[in-house]
Amino acid sequence: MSSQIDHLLDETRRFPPSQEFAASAVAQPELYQHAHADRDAFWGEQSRELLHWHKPFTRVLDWSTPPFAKWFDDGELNVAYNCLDRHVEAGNGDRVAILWEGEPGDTRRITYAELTEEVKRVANVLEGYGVTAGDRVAIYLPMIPEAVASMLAVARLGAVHSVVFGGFSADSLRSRIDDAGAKVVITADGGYRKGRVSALKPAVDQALSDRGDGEQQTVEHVLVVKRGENEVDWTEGRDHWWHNAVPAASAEHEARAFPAENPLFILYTSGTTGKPKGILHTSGGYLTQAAYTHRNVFDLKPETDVFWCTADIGWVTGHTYVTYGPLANGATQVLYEGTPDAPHPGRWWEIIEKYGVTIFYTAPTAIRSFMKIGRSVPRKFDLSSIRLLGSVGEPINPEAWMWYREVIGGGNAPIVDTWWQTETGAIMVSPLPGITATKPGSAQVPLPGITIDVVDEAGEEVGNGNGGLLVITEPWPSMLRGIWGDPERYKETYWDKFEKQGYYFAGDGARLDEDGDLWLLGRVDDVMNVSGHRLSTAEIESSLVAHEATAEAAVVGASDETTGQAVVAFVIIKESYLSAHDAAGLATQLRQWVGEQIGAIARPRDVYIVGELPKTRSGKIMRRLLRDVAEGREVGDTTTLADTAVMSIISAQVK
Ligand code: 6R9
Repeated sequence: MSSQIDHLLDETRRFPPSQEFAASAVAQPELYQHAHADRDAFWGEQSRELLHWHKPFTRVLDWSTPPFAKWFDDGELNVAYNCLDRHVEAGNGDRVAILWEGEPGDTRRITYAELTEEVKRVANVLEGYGVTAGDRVAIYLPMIPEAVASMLAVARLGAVHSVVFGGFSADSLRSRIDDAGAKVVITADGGYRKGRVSALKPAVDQALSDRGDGEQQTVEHVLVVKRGENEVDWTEGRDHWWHNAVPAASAEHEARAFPAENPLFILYTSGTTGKPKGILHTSGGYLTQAAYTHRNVFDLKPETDVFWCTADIGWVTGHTYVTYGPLANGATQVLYEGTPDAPHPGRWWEIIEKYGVTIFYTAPTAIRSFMKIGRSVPRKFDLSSIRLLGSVGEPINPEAWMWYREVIGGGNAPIVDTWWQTETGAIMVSPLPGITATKPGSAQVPLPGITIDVVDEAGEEVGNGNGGLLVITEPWPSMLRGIWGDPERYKETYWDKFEKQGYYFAGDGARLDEDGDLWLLGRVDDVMNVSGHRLSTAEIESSLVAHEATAEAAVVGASDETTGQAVVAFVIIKESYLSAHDAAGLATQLRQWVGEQIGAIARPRDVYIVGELPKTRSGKIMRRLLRDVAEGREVGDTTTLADTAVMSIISAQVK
């Protein structure tokens, strides 16, 4: 019945950890047993072990009014103290927290003692602007150390940050500032991207400008970091230069304790329709799971490792695995301002060599774009320091997984394919590097303490060998606590579908293989139905990418009179292939290839050879737009694309 989806599951390669790795790994197999024996007690132990509680909690989980969870709720802590002061007090003030690399090549090394002092000063500045616990502060900054310091300064005050990705427009910024009712905005004149300065302050000015509808502006102060040295407009009284305000502020600031459920941040993410949702996270549970996953999934040895997560702080991955996880664990990490290919295509590999990065965490879309350029670029650099690789953001095709392992990981670094969401706050499903024998393309198993299942539309377990919908069956510490200002939408979006069972509906399709390992199949709206057969976009994309000609592929289900939906593929061909082969007939060849690999049912009706794919700024392919092209419709809203011109190019290529 579902033999089509089985192509991915025919993947038989297995990579068990080496004995050495297993023996010295942070996470040992008992972790699963402990969590299984008593889940609440397990999370309580993790939290006490990983964090400092000013006032210890006596209760782990309060789930008396689902879906509104409270974790550790009679305890008190300070999130910034946990990420900073306590490391200094423990004698690790001289350890480097941030190895910062600007895109033009300027660098800064910041120790825990220095970062702690900076955060104290910023906290004093914000207090001077009247920021107190519960107030919202918007952060719109490039990837500079001040971004991390700003998040922590807000957290230190018990206030709530809302980081808005620097690539978002003034309109997006305005709607996020308004929705959260932010009192302060922290921004920069500009930052470096692709070899030039990209301005940020003008978007803030525009977002705060009078729109003539009589609505009250909530922002009273704008703190501006000088980074790009670009000219900026200035509003006296409202705007303040960071380099004047911060050094002038006191370096003394006591971290007060706040309740575990004090809100920590809001992060906006797009839903299936309409207005972005402000996902709300709180303090104690979030920080517990951030620290726990960062330590166990990445096998962190804080004294010796150099960690690098390439995500921007504008995304949840940057919140949990740039700011909170690594700093709570006292890690040393690389922070890079720019794009992977500026000023040259080997920039990332050069940074890994330069800083001796040992743990590297990035997204499949980046890996595929490096595959497209070819292995000759990374081969020019010494990547031998790498001992662990991570992947996040979308299903990773087995071919990209193998390339990552061989070319970047030197054929022996374990890969952790980590499934999670803005809503889950931290990693939920992933191999553990010293324990799990990894399978290319599968995120495999829920972490100890996390309970996941795959169910059908009625909420019944599908069992091994079958596909369905991914659900989380029990609350977890870093779960979202709601949608800012919209408790109804929170219930509707995540809990109503499986209300009877009390499951969280993740919106992802998944399949359990015969071993019970999880294979993520993409968002459920990316699952196609062709002649009554369920096909996954991810599976057909993997097959296309496995062809020697293909650099990258996106597949959509376009409505079709006879088959319900038809498979339509958009394929980018490798430059190296084109220079050696005739491209004529390639589309036909690729159709046949998929037919051979997966079965006739999966053979694309159309294969379009294109030069680019439409991606969001976080690198996710916007299949909705490709579906418009495939169905011959006017292309829909492209405002969240990284490059809005891409769709007109693709439309022209398809015609
Ligand atoms: C962390 C992050 C969440 C959605 C999620 C799923 C997809 C993330 C994945 C993955 C397969 C993985 N996703 N990690 N799919 N394998 N390892 O990306 O958060 O931006 O909220 O996206 O991303 O579809 O539902 P977010």
